[in-house]
Amino acid sequence: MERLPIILDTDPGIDDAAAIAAALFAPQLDLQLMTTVAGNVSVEKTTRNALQLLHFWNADVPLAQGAATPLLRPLRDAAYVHGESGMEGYDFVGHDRQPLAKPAFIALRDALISAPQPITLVAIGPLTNIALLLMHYPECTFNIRRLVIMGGSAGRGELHP
Ligand SMILES: [Ca+2]
Repeated sequence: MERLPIILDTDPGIDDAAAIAAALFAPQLDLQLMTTVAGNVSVEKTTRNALQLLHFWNADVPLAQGAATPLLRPLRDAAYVHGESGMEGYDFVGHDRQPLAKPAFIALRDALISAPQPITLVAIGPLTNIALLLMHYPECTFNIRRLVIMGGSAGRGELHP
């Protein structure tokens, strides 16, 4: 089976932890990069949670930390839903994993321009990293196969004011 190359942009969060598991273990998918963004909780926490999850599943996927705030408004997190850490109730073991030494939108550009075939971008957090990528490197769009989004709402949905 040919595996679909994907990049996952995420803000874990317990719900995103389930999506990360699917991205790692679905035999149809080839997860090449993860990027984090502030959303459910701060980007430091979503990055820590994402690294913890990669360690927990013994997955060797590079991860880059992304935007700490939205572009046009202050951050309003959802710690009231996900708990202070974003993964409340889970205790992970220690590890020494670190994010890449470049921000997410640069890592996204590098992955896209060097990819031998177009990559599907799966964005399941706020779209700030994707916006930065497209603002700064619109030439990368040629190598985005699809943009799959779970975010935004036409009514009730992701954001409860
Ligand atoms: Ca999410």
